[in-house]
Amino acid sequence: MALEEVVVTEAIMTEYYNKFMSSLELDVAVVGAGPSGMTAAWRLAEQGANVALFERKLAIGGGLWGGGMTWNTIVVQTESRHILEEAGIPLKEFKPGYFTADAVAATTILASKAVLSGVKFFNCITVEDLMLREIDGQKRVIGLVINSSPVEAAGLHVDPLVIKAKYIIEATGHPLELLQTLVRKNDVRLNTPSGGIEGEQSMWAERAETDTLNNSGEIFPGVYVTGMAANAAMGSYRMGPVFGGMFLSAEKVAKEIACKLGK
Ligand code: 48F
Repeated sequence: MALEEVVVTEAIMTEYYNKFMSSLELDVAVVGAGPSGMTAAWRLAEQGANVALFERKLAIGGGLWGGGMTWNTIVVQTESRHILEEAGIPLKEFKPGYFTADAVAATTILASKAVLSGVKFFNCITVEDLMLREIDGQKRVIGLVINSSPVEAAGLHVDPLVIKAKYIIEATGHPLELLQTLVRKNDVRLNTPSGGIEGEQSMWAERAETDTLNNSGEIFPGVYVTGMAANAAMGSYRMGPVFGGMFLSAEKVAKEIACKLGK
């Protein structure tokens, strides 16, 4: 077969353009492709929602690849076991109630579940801001302001583009980037005890795991928070390489949004 380089270029441009065009008005835009973002995106896409996931880095997976301190095994508890089993991630019971999974298997299988369910991945795209509107006297986030990550990394002065979404999922992990930007740039109150960002506390795994689930939900009109970002927003603890709360909080947020979308 003759191979024309220009056809390869045309194929990439056409396919990416089509993917981007079908993502201009989303049901759900997920920011951050760590365990919580990928799980929430998968759960929503498999119910038929139009979902895209934006990830700054070239590689998706966030903190899931590295297990604890680069020893690439993760631990989950009984409560979240069903989600990993449903995805097809092999689990081993280490001690009663403590299950381990290979971190590389967990990351790749979760990513393939998401992509095969119809989630449109945009890696190497940084979400640098949010789009706000006042609707019926209330401010609401209606979309994302996105830029190419190499543009950000090089510090180039290049304007971003936007996409609209009925719901945004803030899954940027410990740095809580989206909500930090929302609060810094706008006179708004979050659905937190102080109305602002409470900030993450030190390690207390048991409390952190329960809190992650309780803290996940709609934190501002149009914006749901999940995973470690939920604890950073609400002032709870970190938990290290126990990942059960990440999966469970994503499942909760996906259920709430699916319900609002009438899925
Ligand atoms: O950090 P991350 O894995 O978040 P998570 O899903 O899981 C946390 C755990 O990995 C671990 C933990 C629990 O055991 O404490 O840390 O809550 O994934 C967050 C992803 O968001 C991306 C970032 O590169 C990472 O892959 N991200 C952060 N800010 C942006 C972003 C941004 N502004 N635009 C796009 N992606």
